[in-house]
Amino acid sequence: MRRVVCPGSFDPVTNGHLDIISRASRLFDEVVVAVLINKTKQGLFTVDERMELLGEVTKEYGNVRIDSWHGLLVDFCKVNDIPVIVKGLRAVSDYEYELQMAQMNHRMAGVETMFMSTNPLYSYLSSSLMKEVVKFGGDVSGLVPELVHDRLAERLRPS
Ligand code: COD
Repeated sequence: MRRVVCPGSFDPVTNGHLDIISRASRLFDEVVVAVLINKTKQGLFTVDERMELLGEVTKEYGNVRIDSWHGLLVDFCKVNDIPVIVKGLRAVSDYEYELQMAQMNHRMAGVETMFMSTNPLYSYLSSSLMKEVVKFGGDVSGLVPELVHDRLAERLRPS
């Protein structure tokens, strides 16, 4: 079975993330979307909430499983027998850090990283930008799934 992991913070999932996950789901037998827990970073959504949103917006793909992990990504890969990490590359600015992580993950555990070029429709999206825009009253429809749009509004603009 060709299994792959799409890791991230997903606080919350955007259409940029979803585009990478859906394309990976067409190339691999199983895609595991892993919410990596960073205890030093206070998220807007809890890990359970992020997982629930991911589960809802990926359920139509049929071969996507949602999980979470605290610690090194390569340890998650070992435990789950996953040889490949899939990442999206938005711009040259992503490249340096992504390359560093890819090389370190390969050195530590022989895990390969595959990069997919971002969909130009979503290349400027990040979870933080979505949160900032909604917080100050901007509109992010079409850039995040509808469910996420509603949850962001509830959380950041409570009436
Ligand atoms: N278009 C395409 N792809 C996108 C977009 C977009 N608009 N936005 C994000 N992505 C992709 C990128 O590949 C990104 O890496 C991934 O989605 C997740 O994005 P985020 O913002 O949710 O998550 P990050 O960047 O905070 O995630 C970083 C990790 C958690 C993956 C990383 O820090 C990690 O692996 N941590 C685990 C600890 C570890 O192993 N550290 C050592 C690494 S060598």
